[in-house]
Amino acid sequence: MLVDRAKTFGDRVSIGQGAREFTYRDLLSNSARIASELLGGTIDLDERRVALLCPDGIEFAISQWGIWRAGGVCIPLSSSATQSELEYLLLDSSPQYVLTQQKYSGRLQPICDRLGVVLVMLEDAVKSELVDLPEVDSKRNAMILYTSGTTNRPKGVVTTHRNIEAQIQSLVSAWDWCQEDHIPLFLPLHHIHGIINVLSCALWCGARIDALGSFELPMILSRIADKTYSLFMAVPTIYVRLIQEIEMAETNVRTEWIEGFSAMRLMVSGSAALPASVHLHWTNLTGQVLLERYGMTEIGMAISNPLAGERRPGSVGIALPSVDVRLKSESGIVIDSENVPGEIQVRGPSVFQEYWNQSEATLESFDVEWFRTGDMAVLEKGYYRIMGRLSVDIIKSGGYKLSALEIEDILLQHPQILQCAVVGMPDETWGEMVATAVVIRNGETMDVAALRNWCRDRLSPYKIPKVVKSVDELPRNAMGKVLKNAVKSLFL
Ligand code: MLC
Ligand code: AMP
Repeated sequence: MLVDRAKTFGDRVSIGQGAREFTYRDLLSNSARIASELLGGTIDLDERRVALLCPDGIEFAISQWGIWRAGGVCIPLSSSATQSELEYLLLDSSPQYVLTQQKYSGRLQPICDRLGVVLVMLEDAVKSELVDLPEVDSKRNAMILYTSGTTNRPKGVVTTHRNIEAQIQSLVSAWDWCQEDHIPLFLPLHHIHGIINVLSCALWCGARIDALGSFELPMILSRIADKTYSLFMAVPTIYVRLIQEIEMAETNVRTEWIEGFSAMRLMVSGSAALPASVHLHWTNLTGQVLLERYGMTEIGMAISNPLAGERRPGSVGIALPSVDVRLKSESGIVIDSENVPGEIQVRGPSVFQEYWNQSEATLESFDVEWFRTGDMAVLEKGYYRIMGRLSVDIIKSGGYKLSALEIEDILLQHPQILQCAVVGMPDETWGEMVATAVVIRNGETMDVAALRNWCRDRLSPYKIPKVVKSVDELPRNAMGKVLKNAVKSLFL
């Protein structure tokens, strides 16, 4: 387990955050106190759920480990979620506790009062008296991560400690993680990209993380110029932003940044398609050949370009260690030849257990023991290339997975909106951009800025439609994909 391994790393720095440096010993002692507080006199939380809302860095790491060491299941929440989104997540996951910092208590207290959930302050928990902690079997549940999909509300993806370990080990082995690695963390810690690929892989190896809180270009670039880091993991949107920033910079600054990037031993892109043009642009600019990989909340990382060997632009590579991957055609045939597209299906120890409280959705998402990803791919000269998704209702914007249905559901609550259809429009920076066509009630007009403002209380910022088009009517007599494609054409 992560915790047992940390005992061997003692005084090595685990996380640097601003002026603070936290050793592995600090991580262990703080998480033990948090676990002691959560136990509250009991001997084991026995998989009771603890939701977690705190800054993405040291606070998150000690809290997550504290929950795990008390025998609980951690449910990371997003600080950019709206009140109604938070309430939904807490209602759906029905935790015993919400662990948070004082600064979030004003937001959480009313919801917790309504739902009868106990709010625990991290500031108090880290001062708790130490008690004996339970032995936690790796088969037990560890985490529930909420992810959007083909249902309108997000579903909770349940993983065990063993699943998480398998996800970590596969990447540690494929990408040669080691103690000397040093990585910046700027991705949000309510998704696996940040939690598993960056935070947990680093902590597994005794490596060092710089928790930067969020993606702030100037700060990141100044660290890069210092040649601080050996590894870098980001979503394609971030590489697009970096290219723009580097190209706009003056020559001397630009050279420093480029030298910093080219000094790294590995730079990875994932969570959304990295256009081949961006891949090549990055190589031309920095000399670094990005490694693109493919993954999903339900399965961890599944497919990756190799550390040594060809990293092919536009392709995601081959199955990762201990992950079985196959393609299945729409007519249900397992594809055993190249150049024939099919749905990616995945099997192995990294695959999640179930969607929380959704046995039917869980059942539907498996083809016997194979998880159906809903992503289409084709095998070409030994490498998988992602072709798109089976569902038009799933949008990937800046690496965030969004449900068109969830956004439509909210928009339809607007008093002026009679009908709407939300689609993902291709976009160079965001990959896809949320766009909506709306039919407005008779005789009324719609102010787009006012609509986006209205959305702010109801949807996380990245779910708010960036483009709104008012139409007299939506295409009729068409279902699902056909209808959505017709709507997309309205924006072209
Ligand atoms: C921010 N905005 C977004 C957005 N993020 N809009 C669409 N999609 C997004 N992802 C909005 C802001 O609200 C703001 O709106 C405007 O865009 C500009 O904001 P910003 O402050 O400049 O953006 P920033 O905060 O810098 O965020 C960009 C980003 C962030 C790329 C750093 O989106 C991000 O961290 N993405 C990573 C998400 C992630 O970790 N996904 C992994 C999922 S796991 P306005 O209206 O106020 O101007 C997974 C599995 C796997 O996918 O394989 O890894
Ligand atoms: P999430 O549910 O947020 O974990 O997002 C997982 C989804 O992100 C996958 O099902 C894919 O659609 C997409 N994805 C992840 N990595 C890649 C990639 N390298 N190329 C294309 N799509 C990707």
